[in-house]
Amino acid sequence: MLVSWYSTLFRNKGDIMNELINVVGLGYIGLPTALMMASKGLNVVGTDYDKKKIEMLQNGNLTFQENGLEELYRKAISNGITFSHEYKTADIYIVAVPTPFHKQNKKIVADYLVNAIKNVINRCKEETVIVIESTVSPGTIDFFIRPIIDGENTKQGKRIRLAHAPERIIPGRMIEELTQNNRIIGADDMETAKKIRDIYTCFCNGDIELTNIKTAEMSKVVENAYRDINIAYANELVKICKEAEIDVYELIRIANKHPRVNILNPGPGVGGHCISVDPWFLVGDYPGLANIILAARKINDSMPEYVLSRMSEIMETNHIDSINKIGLYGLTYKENVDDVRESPTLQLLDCMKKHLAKGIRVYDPYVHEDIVENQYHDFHEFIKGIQLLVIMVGHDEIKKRSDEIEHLLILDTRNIISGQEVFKL
Ligand code: SAJ
Repeated sequence: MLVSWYSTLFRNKGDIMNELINVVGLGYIGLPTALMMASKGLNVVGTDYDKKKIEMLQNGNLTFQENGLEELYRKAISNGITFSHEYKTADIYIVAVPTPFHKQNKKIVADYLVNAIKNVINRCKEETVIVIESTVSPGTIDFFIRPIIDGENTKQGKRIRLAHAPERIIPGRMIEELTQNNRIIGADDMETAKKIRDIYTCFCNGDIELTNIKTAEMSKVVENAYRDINIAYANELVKICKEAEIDVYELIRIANKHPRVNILNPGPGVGGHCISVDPWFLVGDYPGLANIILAARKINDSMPEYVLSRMSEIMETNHIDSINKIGLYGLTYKENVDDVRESPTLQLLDCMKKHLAKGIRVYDPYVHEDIVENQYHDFHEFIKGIQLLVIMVGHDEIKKRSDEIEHLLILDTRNIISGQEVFKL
């Protein structure tokens, strides 16, 4: 009788618990995923090429801040998770390494992913499943990864299976979303897809949709492009309303009373490693077809420059003669996280550099290392002597400090300060 490899390997849940899972790449996605799996009793080893990161994790320290991560870490440690600089011979690999894009042609740079897969292949055994969680442009797995796997399968007679389970969690709510979000799993065959679903079901309470790899790749990118387009719409409205002398926030509030309208919040730009990056994959791969997606990217990318123009208007009308009298509050890409990747503030500082404008002060309660010039780590030192405070990020911290900033001119790009005379976008 023909017995499928799936039913041989996974007769019951206990089998999954005995499998070794090697999570490769312990960044913003890989680390919470590894900890979550281990906290549910799965047998997990986390690997990262960054030795310092591994040492920190081995010595009881987390590498970034996130709500609930500390608690999850403790649970995972007590359940036996280990961290290693070396790849391990495991039954399942979950790969969550960065996938940046070329600044010029907007195409994906798959180098980290390719290296990770090559390292996995050197160690893995027959019937291993490699699950790619990293966001990739549609077709990346066929183009970059499949040839490596196929070559290896032929060379060594191994059978290695591929799956793609694009991550969907949002910084600030990662732990909650790991357990609650619906997931998509793309695989070449149902057996592989179901095997991965069995593993994800151990911690994910959402629906798990099974599909092919290319559709799974596309789903992730279109989700982020969808959000980018919606944010761009709000940002375009800001500019139109400024011209029309209408309060955009009032406009959005009342328009959203329509049952099928939900306009998002305008802001100083779109940052993070996802929404500001993924839509470019579609623009790069489908030039001439990805038109709304490209327009949205351009609008969102124009926002830091727009903030700069608002700053200079306010400086002029209020006779502020020096850039040293301005302070930028917030360096992270959004509120209450410590992630600064592609942040609107960094984009704004780049614009200022182009205009040779130097000397602006910067402060963020979540960023403890010096990453830009004139960065302050003490709030009172930061606001001492400034006239205009530009709120770039709506951290809860600044909301609590409203009394301490009353005497300043404020440009509130996030619409978080109320009951006070402030400038808005
Ligand atoms: N932003 C606005 N106005 C809004 C909403 C967001 O200006 O109304 C800005 C934020 O301040 C930030 C940027 O957009 O700079 C992106 O923030 P976000 O909270 O919208 O999203 P991310 O980048 O933190 O996470 C997204 C999520 N994707 C979607 O919501 C479709 C998350 O589910 C993904 O897992 C994540 O990208 C990812 O890793 O791809």
